[in-house]
Amino acid sequence: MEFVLIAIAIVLVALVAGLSLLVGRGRRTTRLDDDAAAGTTLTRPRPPSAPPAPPEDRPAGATASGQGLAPAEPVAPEAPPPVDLPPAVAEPDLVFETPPPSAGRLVRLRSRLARSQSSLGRGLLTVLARERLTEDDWEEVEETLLAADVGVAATQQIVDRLRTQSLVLATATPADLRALLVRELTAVLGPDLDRSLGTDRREGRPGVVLVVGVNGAGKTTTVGKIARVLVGDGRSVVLGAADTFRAAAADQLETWGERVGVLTVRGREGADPASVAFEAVRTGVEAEVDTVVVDTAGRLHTKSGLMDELGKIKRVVEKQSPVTETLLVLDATTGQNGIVQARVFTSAVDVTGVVLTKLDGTAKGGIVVSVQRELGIPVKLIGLGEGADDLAPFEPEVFAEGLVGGAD
Ligand SMILES: Nc1nc2c(ncn2[C@@H]2O[C@H](COP(=O)(O)OP(=O)(O)OP(=O)(O)O)[C@@H](O)[C@H]2O)c(=O)[nH]1
Ligand SMILES: [Mg+2]
Repeated sequence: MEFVLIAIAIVLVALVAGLSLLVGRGRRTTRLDDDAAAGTTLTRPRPPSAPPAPPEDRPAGATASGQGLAPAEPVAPEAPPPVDLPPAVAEPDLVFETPPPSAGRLVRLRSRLARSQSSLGRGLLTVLARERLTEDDWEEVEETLLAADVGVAATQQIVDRLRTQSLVLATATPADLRALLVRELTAVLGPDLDRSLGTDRREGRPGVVLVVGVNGAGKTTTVGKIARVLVGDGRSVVLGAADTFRAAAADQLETWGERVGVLTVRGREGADPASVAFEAVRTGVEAEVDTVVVDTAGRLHTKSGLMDELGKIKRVVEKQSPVTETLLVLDATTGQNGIVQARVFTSAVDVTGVVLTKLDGTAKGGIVVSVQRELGIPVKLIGLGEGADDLAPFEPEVFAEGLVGGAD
């Protein structure tokens, strides 16, 4: 009799444990608030292939309350009792979107460069098509390039090279002219720069992408779009809402993640951003995802305390896993101002790539050239609209074709 009672008790415990696991399947957010529910469940997990890494030193100030932080005594795992769990029932509202992969995105989006195309591309083609180019014409070419924010040095380079091809220009067909211009613009866009995103796992740990920039540049939107790019390319992702300045910022990010079944780790409003970033990366390490992408609060480049905070976030995150990519998000419509801000950011954190957003809203698409030249950092992604998949890996030739027009 006693044996039967013990057997029933074991089955009951196993059923309760199984049910609680199933209930957790749809949860896509880990809250680090004081009243947070313990437990983190990824909706697109990578099946664990190795036991989780041993716990490391937690940073001072990390307040992952709601999660067991005390180091547990090692306990020999007991064999789970054999139980039949009911099949997982799909939650009716949980239908994830399947974003398109990154390849070919810029070809699809290059017509969004229409404003730059009508001033820069069409402006240049009109002048270059003239039968015999005078000094005034060359000055017009120069002014057109400068007006598009191409920058003085690159403008000079383009004009010099075009002038050496005056004879070719004199007899060129419109198609030849376009091809020539695409070639020259591509040459100043740094076609040989390494623009690969550091999102891959490294030494058994997730790639970590830190996203920084001034207020309103498009950081959160970009983090959401990057998550979609990665999911579209078949990667597993965790998002970190280290903008704890406003609760709405974490909500905004969570919404992006939820659409593609990606977990967002967030903290309460006012929490230490470094500890939220740390928890996000820890979650990513434990779940063995490919990439953790961390959003940060917008900050004025003139506030040195806030700039120092970025360095702290990076240091704290790196107790878990190295930051493999630090992206600076710049609003292309802010023109040369953006470059001034960018310099301060690059001295505060080791920026490895630039994301230029809102290129769909500017006639100054040449900013890509000057940003790269002045910062010595490649533009890796560009934002071409407010749509969820309006972010594309930067490809110099396709971009140049978008500026010149006539390719579609
Ligand atoms: N047209 C256009 N709008 C964009 C693009 N990227 C972002 N935006 C818009 O820019 C606005 C600000 O974007 P957010 O992502 O909230 O900017 P943020 O840098 O996170 O802002 P803070 O967190 O307040 O510093 C939103 O309305 C976005 O839709 C883009 O490539 N094109
Ligand atoms: Mg934001």
